[in-house]
Amino acid sequence: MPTKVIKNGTIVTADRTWKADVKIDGGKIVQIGQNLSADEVLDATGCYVMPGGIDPHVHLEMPFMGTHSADNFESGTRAGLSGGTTMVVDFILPAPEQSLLEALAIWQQKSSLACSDYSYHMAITWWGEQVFNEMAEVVDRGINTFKHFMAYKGALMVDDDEMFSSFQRCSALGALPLVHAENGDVVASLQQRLLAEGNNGPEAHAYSRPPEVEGEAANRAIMIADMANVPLYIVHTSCEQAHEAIRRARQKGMRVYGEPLIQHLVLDESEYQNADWDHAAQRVMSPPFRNKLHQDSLWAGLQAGSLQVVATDHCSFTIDQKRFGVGDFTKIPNGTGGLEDRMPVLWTRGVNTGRLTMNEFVAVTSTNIAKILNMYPRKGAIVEGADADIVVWDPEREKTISAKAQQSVIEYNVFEGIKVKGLPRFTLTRGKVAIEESTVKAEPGHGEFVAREPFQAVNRALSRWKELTAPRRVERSGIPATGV
Ligand code: DUC
Ligand code: ZN
Ligand code: ZN
Ligand code: ZN
Repeated sequence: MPTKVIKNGTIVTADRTWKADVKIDGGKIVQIGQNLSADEVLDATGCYVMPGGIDPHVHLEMPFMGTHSADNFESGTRAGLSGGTTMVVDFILPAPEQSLLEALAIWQQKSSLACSDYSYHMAITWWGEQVFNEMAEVVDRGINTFKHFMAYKGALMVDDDEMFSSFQRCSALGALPLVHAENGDVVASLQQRLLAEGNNGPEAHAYSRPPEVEGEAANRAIMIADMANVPLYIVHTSCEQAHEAIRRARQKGMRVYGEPLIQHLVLDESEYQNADWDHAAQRVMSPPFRNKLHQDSLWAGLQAGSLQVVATDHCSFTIDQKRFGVGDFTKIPNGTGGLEDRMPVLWTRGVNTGRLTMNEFVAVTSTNIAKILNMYPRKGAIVEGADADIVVWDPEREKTISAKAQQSVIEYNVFEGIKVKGLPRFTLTRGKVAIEESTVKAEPGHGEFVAREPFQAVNRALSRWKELTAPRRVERSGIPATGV
């Protein structure tokens, strides 16, 4: 590959902003400095040169709710690159009783189409000796994060005893547990009540998953993680109740991380009141969109650092797939898109409004994620030796989001009509230009798996439970006789 230099731009990282050129050779950043030269020049005049975005939460071609999510690794990563995201982390979902390694092999097959780099989280969808044993092999293969669904009763959900066992195993292996925090029993009960009362439209989806079910589950997972002596990452934190639990835990010294989604930051529950069934059903995801107070809480968390990451949970379904739920909202496949829109929408609603600094934007879209998932500074950084996953960001480029022009294969977009200002001029994946303004040069198969090492012991939770795990028996002389 010829050498490249990105010239005349301003580098923006999570901790500083300065003017310099960036030279790339063999997919890596090899030099940062003034007046650099190379075989090819990319002009970044007027632009910010930032670490490419990392989306830590996507579901590409995922078997779910009787169907498969519509975007695969090709269209999904192409969508990501178009919006400045140069890496995704997808969830491997073993079927009940299926070997984790067998599921991994299926995901490796699917991800051979990826246009950008990717990594995996392994979901713990059932529990047994085999899972316990295979978790070690999964970590050896470069997957150090395990996801637990506290909802989707009768399908993906794990019980508290299974979660506690798995969290302890994560602690022993130096792995980080993730949770989808919603009380699945309460959700199932509310769903049945709503259906029995004749509430079968998409608005009932939101009624069946109020913030309380998320707050309760987040608290429960935090306490269980603390007892298992392991840090915890709570995916799609959508409400004040869950955020409050995370703040409280962090204040006590626990390593608990929270991940708001761009959808929850920008879209609210009024979408479900739309008179058009399709419009409302297209916005059905779990957790559902919330009200403005919850949105303010999430923005405040990103500003204060109590929430660290912005993701998408990209899990797209076509109009026809969404219509599986006509007459029964519990059958609407849960999920929305967002991979292409996360960075431009967060920049527009966060940086352009003054809610986030540019450096905070880089932190929550890339650097914090790379650190939490243990792939920093290979990813998430502009430093010599890092992968050249870079977005050259033009703060003056504008567009109105429209499904007509998107990379995702679905026919609609939940951000339709939102005007964004701030878009990639170039997106580079390991030194290759994948996007040049609206020209897409992304190549299926270019993406590579990013292996992630287990965490150091220092990254463990600060639980006091340890003091109780080796109970001392009390020696007694007077033991009453039995059967009296
Ligand atoms: N929520 C969704 O909306 N889709 C995928 C899985 C999930 O938890
Ligand atoms: Zn299938
Ligand atoms: Zn989830
Ligand atoms: Zn998800």
